[in-house]
Amino acid sequence: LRLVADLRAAIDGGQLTLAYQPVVAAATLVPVGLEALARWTHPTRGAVGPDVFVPLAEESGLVDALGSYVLEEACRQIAAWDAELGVAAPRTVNVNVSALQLDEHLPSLVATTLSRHGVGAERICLEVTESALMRNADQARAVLDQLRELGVTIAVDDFGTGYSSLAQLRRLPVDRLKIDRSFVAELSEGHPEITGAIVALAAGLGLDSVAEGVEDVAQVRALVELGATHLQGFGIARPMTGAAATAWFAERA
Ligand code: G
Ligand code: G
Ligand code: MN
Ligand code: NA
Repeated sequence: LRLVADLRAAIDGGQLTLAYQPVVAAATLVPVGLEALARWTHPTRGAVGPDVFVPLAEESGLVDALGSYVLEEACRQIAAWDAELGVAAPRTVNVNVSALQLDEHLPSLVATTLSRHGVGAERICLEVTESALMRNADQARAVLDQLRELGVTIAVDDFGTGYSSLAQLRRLPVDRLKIDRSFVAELSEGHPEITGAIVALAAGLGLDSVAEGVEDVAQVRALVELGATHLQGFGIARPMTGAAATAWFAERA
């Protein structure tokens, strides 16, 4: 397939970029970090989204190449922010991890990439989807235990959309639940029930709850009232280039 060859070339040639979307504390709107989102501008097709190229990478054996590229780029950017912003640098960068990356190779990849850039493990939060975790919960737990031992934190992405075993969730070493944006959108239709239940579940388990897809002030108010700990979405800030994120954090420090 042509697109697979192009994706491989883009990874090898450094043509994938990361966009960064801020995450803020809900109570104060103080920025705490960002989520890194992979972006690809294809030479003739234009923008190809990760919803297309991540599954393509998964089907064609490019997951490891893509995953190490993204981690490498995120760590390079953290080191650059530290040099430029000092204490105003973002605390954590969330890196999305494909289900297929969740194996025994991941902890050593993370450890070597962090140390190559002199970045502390506490600066990285790995986002793993609920369905990836539940697919093979025993293997997931073993891998996450090792990652946690390194000092990285773990977020469950798209929480509530997969099919989660609550019994498994309690046993998984995770730090935050990301409330899928479909539930946040329901806040605007007078339906806070699911978001409220996820926030309460997170609080009960001692986890942070990060609302995704926050688009307006009414949603911010509702989420603060429900007790969500963190907010992310176009209404807070859109995904932006690394350079724009430097300016965004410098302005708010
Ligand atoms: O940024 P956007 O809304 O287009 O992202 C679409 C989907 O792609 C989201 O589910 C997001 O988590 C995923 N995604 C974005 N960047 C990466 C990445 O670097 N690796 C993986 N595995 N998924 C990503
Ligand atoms: O699955 P994941 O949470 O990683 O998806 C992140 C994706 O959600 C990003 O590609 C980003 O572009 C998109 N996104 C971020 N904020 C918003 C928002 O407020 N509204 C909508 N519709 N999409 C958003
Ligand atoms: Mn994500
Ligand atoms: Na999500």
